[in-house]
Amino acid sequence: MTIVMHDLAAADPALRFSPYCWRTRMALAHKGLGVETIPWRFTEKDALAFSGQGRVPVIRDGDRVVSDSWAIAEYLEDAYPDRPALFGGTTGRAHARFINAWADGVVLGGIARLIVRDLLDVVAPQDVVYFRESREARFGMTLEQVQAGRETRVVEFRAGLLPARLVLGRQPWLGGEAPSYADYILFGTLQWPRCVSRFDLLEADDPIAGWQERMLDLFDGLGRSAPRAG
Ligand SMILES: N[C@@H](CCC(=O)N[C@@H](CS)C(=O)NCC(=O)O)C(=O)O
Repeated sequence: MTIVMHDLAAADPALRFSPYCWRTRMALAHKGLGVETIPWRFTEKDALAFSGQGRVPVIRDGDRVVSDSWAIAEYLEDAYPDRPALFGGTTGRAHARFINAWADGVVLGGIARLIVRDLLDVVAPQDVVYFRESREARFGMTLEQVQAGRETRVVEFRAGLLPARLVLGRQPWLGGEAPSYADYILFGTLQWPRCVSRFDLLEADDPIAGWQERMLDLFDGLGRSAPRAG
């Protein structure tokens, strides 16, 4: 049975840019599970009422509804144990939880401060006011002020990716010899700016950029074929 997934979309319904939804898309592909994605906009809270909350990703698998990308990854791993493993056992799951916390607590915030104004140019018209007001309240300043000076600030952001750089300089994937959910967490996180902005977050000779290229080719180029803004 095909899994249905509510997926954040831009004004262009084909442009899917949520870092969390990208993690889930990659996890579903890793498990070899078919998915039908339903485009969802920030202000369409009613469309998610069935899930009891207002954020994506949300998946419906038969009569099971699961929201939150981490909870979805755990659900897929436990519901489909005969498919390729996302975590590689309880230790791998615990380590992936750390990567998830690092990506959510550090990397996403760093990226937001570099590209959040660019997002305003791609979100659906009905989301523009909501997006500006909710994010400006979060940052305590205008989106233009948040993003100002990014050409110099990006250096500090890149330095903060050192843990991933050190690992990917020594092994092809965060999962070791093969991609695992840890890879999908960081990849999804970076797929967000890649889809909505032309600002270069990574330098071309960064081992993380090389890994990102490999990630983009996985699953018949699922990530590479994704529409991008601009
Ligand atoms: N912890 C959640 C976060 C989900 C989340 O925040 N999704 C964003 C899209 S990237 C969202 O739905 N935001 C709705 C809003 O800002 O109103 C996860 O891992 O899935």
